[in-house]
Formats: sequence, structure tokens, C-alpha cells
Amino acid sequence: ARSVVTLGETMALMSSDSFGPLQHTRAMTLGIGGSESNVAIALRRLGTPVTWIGRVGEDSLGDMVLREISAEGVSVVGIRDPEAPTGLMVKERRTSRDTRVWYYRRGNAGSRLRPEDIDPELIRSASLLHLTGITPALSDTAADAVFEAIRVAREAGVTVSFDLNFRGKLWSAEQAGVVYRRILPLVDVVFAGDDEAAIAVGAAATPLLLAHRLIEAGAGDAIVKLGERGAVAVVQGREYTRAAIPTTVLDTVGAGDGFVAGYLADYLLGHDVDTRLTTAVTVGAYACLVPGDWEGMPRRSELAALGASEPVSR
Ligand code: KDG
Repeated sequence: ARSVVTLGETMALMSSDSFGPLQHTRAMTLGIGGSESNVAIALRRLGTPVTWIGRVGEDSLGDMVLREISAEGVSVVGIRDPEAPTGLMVKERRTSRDTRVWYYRRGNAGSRLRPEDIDPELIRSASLLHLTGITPALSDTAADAVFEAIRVAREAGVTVSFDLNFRGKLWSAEQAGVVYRRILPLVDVVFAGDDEAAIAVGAAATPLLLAHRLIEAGAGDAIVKLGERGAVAVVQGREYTRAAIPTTVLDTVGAGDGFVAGYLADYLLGHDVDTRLTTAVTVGAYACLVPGDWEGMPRRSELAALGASEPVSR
């Protein structure tokens, strides 16, 4: 089967079990989260063989990160860093409608990723390399790792996929825009929220115009994610529009990653663009229906159930 390689930082993730300010939270659930490992897990559940590369500390949270990703059937290349701890992310459910994310990650193991951590053979033997705009925001060496991975992939004819994934707590829009514009000409398929696309290529009147702008900036195909408004895409010059699946949203974190995994899994299977987008919005909706960044990602056999009207399946 056609396989994917991805790399990035995955952190330990503490989420409050109840709603309200964190100072009144009595219990937290410990798990993991990271955009690229979220995508990897979702891809694996959809049937795509996938490898995740990342750096963690020589600590118990690092054990947990590597164990959780491996337990999902993702092939893990976990580099242990004796000099820095595993990063941590805290999710505060301030109200039932408002989730706040706090990072404790600067200088931590994941952000110390560097080009030498990546075995070029792993990339050369894959069909697709998936990266996000979080990694180049982490450190200079992590940014170098991203550009080196892209160089190896392009040289070997491996498809490069990139999700802009802007994180305002890691860098400014100006800094991000400069790096996005360097990366866009190097990628075959780009994913972006409309606000993220605007950081890279400036605001446009419609999401489809944003997709065209991303392509003018050098990307092969462009998919603009619009959350509850669905998605638009320009693929091989043709325009596509897809509505979202209406859901009762519990936690949107991870929905974008699910969307990307759904699209890429079906792209690798050779499915047409409409099918890819349908799978993408379905996986995204699943992620919204479950608290947790990746736990709710569906198996392929579950995709059809979301459209079903019966709330209980027996
Ligand atoms: O896309 C979801 C991610 O944002 C989350 O799981 C953690 O990677 C993460 C980040 O940097 O925010």
C-alpha cells in the first residue's frame, strides 16, 4: 500500500475534565497531542501505512508519547533527547464553548528536532511526506529539518503535503508568512484555513480565490478548510466545493488534522477529488464529536455511520 511519512512535535496533553477556569479544575486527563501524530493516527485508522518521526525527552511523558502513537499501529521513530524534557500542552475548558490551549514547550525535546534526526531512506521509500507549519515555528533546527525533508522528498519524486497550521502562540503572522511563502513553491498539495491562507498570500474575496492564490504562490493543489462551512479546493486547475457535515461540536481541536488525513488517505487510494473531500469532512466531523485531539478519529468502516439517522447501532 502507498505509505506516508510525517514528522513533528507531539506533546503530553493535560485536559481538564470539567468546564470552568483551570484554577478550579480538580481533575485532569493525561494524554498526548500533536498535529502530525494526529494525522498519522487518523491515516492509520483509515488503512494507510504511516511513519511518524519526532523527538521526546528521556522521561515518563516521552515514554507515553511514543507508546500511544505506536499503539495505534503507526511506525514510530522516536529520538530520545537526554538534555530536554518532553513538551506539555494544557487544555482548559473555560466554558462549554471556549477551549483554551496553553503550551509549555519552548526549548523542549520536540522543538530540538534537527535534520540529522531524519533518515532520508524513510522519506525516499514513502509515497507522501506530510509536514505542518507548526514545526518550522519551533526552532531554527526544526525549520532546517522541514526544509531538508522536503529536499529529500522532491529529489526522490515523493509527493509533499503541507498544512499551514498557524499557531499564534509560537510565532507572529509576519514571521509565519515569510516561511509559508518559501515552502509553497516546494509542495504538491497545501491545506490551509481561510485565515491561514490569508497570512500566506493576503486576503481574498472568496475561499476559492484564496486557493487560486496559494497555487499562484507555487503550490500544486490547494485545499482551503472552512470548518463548519466545509471546504473548497483547486486540484489540477479544477474547482471543488464541499459542505461540512452538521455536528454538535464538543471539541474542534484535531478536526483540521482529521480532515487532512481523510483527504490524503483517499488521494493515496487514487479516489477522485469529491470522494477525498467527503472523507475529509467526515473525519473532521468525527474529531469534533469527541473530546480529545485524535481519540475520536474513525476507522474506514465507521465513515458511513456518521450519515446514519439512528443514534444507536446494534
Ligand atoms: O491540530 C491539533 C494540534 O494543534 C494539537 O494536537 C497540538 O500540535 C499541536 C499544536 O502544536 O498545537
